[in-house]
Amino acid sequence: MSGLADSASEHSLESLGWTEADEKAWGSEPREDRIPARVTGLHRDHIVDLVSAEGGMLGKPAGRMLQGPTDATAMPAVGDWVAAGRDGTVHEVLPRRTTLARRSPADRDRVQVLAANIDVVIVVSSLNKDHDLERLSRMVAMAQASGARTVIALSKSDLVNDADPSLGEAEERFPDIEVLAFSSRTLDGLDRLRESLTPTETVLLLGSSGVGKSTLANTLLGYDRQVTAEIRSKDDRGRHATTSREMLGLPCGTLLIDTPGLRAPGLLVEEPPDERADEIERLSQFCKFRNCEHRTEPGCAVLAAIEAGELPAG
Ligand SMILES: Nc1nc2c(ncn2[C@@H]2O[C@H](COP(=O)(O)OP(=O)(O)OP(=O)(O)O)[C@@H](O)[C@H]2O)c(=O)[nH]1
Ligand SMILES: [Mg+2]
Repeated sequence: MSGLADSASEHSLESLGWTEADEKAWGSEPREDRIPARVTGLHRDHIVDLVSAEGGMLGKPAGRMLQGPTDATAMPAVGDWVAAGRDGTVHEVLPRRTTLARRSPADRDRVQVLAANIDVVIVVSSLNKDHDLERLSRMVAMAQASGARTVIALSKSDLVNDADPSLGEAEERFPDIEVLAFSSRTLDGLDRLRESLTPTETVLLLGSSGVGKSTLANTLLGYDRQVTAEIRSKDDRGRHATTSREMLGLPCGTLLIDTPGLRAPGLLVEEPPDERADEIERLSQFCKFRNCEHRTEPGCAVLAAIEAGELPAG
């Protein structure tokens, strides 16, 4: 089990993260032909990947949800539980247990829901030139505001002789939060990190581009599913390799959401928006391939925009 919606196999609702609170929200009244389904990915035009006890399917919000002045926060987000018809029509988004949200980088008056019903947010920061305690603390604030448990994972510990000073500094700054260091290269610290992974819980990886979120996801999956990209040598910043949020099923039974590198960790900060990166994130939903790296792939919307002179080349 990896891309949950790819599989036609049946799942128990519990294995998809359904909790007593969701059961309560669903209620006991019969809902015609509607079944509970979880949103595991988003596509353009409001199309969503859904997984229910009966398997994966594509879904779309009912016309009623799309009409009128739509409140973007009420639309399905990755991790949401929805009431869906067997044809994939989404009739209702069930109440969220937790909500990871930020102020939209494109429109700062708008709140964007990044994911819902997350149990644990692992905030990842890499132990190289890009490590920045201030940025980390904004991401931690965002994670904590979501209502999920927060863990700080300092990645790429193989790049430093001694991770203890950075660990100590983070522990001092965030005394109530678990802080650990790990390396996907040497696998040091991974056992400790795996202790945060409980079967049927939903865990989200949050962090700047290039900190190694997708590499960690692949390590936990046991094979290379997520696209990764080398970081820039001058400042160790990433290249926004991951362009969509998607829920993956780990062999241990945890549901893992890999996310695109976060630039403006939201609700609290005033950072200059990176317009080119935002535009790439927006355009990538129109690429032919979900895992498009915007290099040579056919049907790449980003390359097309560069070609057309609508986007500066990187
Ligand atoms: N030395 C070292 N390099 C790592 C480690 N984990 C990841 N990397 C490298 O860091 C680079 C970026 O990794 P990614 O997994 O693509 O980073 P990401 O956080 O998913 O980045 P975005 O998808 O752009 O947000 C790749 O070249 C990885 O091989 C690690 O533990 N040690
Ligand atoms: Mg990635």
